[in-house]
Amino acid sequence: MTTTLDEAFSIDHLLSDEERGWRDRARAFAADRIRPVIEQDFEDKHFRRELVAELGALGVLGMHLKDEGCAGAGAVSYGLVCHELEAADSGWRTFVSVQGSLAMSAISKFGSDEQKAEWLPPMARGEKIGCFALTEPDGGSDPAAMRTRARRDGDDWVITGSKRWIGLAALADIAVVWAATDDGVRGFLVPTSTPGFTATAIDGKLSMRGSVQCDIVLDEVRIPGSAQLPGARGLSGPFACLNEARYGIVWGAMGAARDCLEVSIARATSREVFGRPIGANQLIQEKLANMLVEYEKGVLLALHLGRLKEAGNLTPTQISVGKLNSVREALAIAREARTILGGDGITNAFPVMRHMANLESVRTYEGTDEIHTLVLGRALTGLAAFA
Ligand code: TGC
Repeated sequence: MTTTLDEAFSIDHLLSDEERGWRDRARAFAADRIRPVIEQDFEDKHFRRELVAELGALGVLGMHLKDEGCAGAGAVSYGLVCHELEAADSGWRTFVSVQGSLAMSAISKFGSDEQKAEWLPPMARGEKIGCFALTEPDGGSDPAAMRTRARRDGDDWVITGSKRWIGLAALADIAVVWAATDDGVRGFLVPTSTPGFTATAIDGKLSMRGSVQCDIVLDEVRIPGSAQLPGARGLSGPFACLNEARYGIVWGAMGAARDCLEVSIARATSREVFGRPIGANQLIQEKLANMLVEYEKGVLLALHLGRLKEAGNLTPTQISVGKLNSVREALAIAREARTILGGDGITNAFPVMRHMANLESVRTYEGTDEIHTLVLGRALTGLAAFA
């Protein structure tokens, strides 16, 4: 099940049978279950919850984790799944990222054996939904400035604060909440039914409309001492999870780019202006060629980072290169695709404006373009511009 773009740089031949299997199953799922409904769901601001269990049955929730109930797949397989889901819609790749790379990954990396046994198998099956509460209303780029606090009260913890832009929080069963304590930042597993926890979907979004992002208020939320993630110490805890999610974006954003390129090629070869297909014009061919070059470079970079990750050698700086490049180039490809589609490109007869709007969110979450640029600047100079 390959496309012209799979074959353009023989990427198919760089994958194992198992990796191609994951890719093909995700591609078929996206074709059968997401693409037929996504334009209407985007229009209606509808998150199709029933697909969560189907994604669980597909095995993609926490698929890269080695824990009980998880598939233990390689980083490239996971990346390919992100690529296929985001080719359909960023919202569904985001769901898989939040569930698997953020919430489940936090439990896997830092949870006790009891926490893992309680949460990971049902989350992998899609029976329970998790969210990852780090970003706050005052801003997301500097988690060190978080105001949410957890204080000890006997054997319990009591958490007070607020979070914003938290994916799926209003639908979630469990929230991984990051809070400042007298001893630095710590992570807590907070069942969303706990008194004092409220999550409200953010309305008015013109991006990721088939997905749900929320405000959370934590008002004296009392949880037992056993709800703390014992292995998480300081901000390196949430950052380790963000690395996982950012890696998925490296692949995912290029999926959205592929979709834009494919519809552009189809349009260029079928739409006739001045008595011939618009694709016969050198200006259109140049646009398509430039889109192809950036797409193939992006996928090859993603594959390289995936192989580094599988070898245990992927660094946060390399992930910043990938996240910055993939989202920036995917957005540029989407904008160029819109011009090839002409006026029709602004309608939902084509997926391009939806991808473009979604990518504006992807550009900002999990570290903005600017933050990743400054991470690279620091790596190159040894000087931190955000200090
Ligand atoms: P600094 O505060 O000095 O460092 C704190 C500790 O964290 C370590 N660290 C990392 N560890 C692993 N991976 C990384 N990528 C790491 N980045 C930092 C650091 O070594 C230190 O460890 P330790 O042991 O010495 O305490 O932070 P910094 O100066 O290194 O980093 C500054 C900066 C700006 C790069 C960082 O704050 C940053 O990445 N900011 C962006 C945060 C971000 O991405 N926020 C968006 C989150 S998305 C979200 O919350 C929504 S979830 C998605 C959804 O729900 O839909």
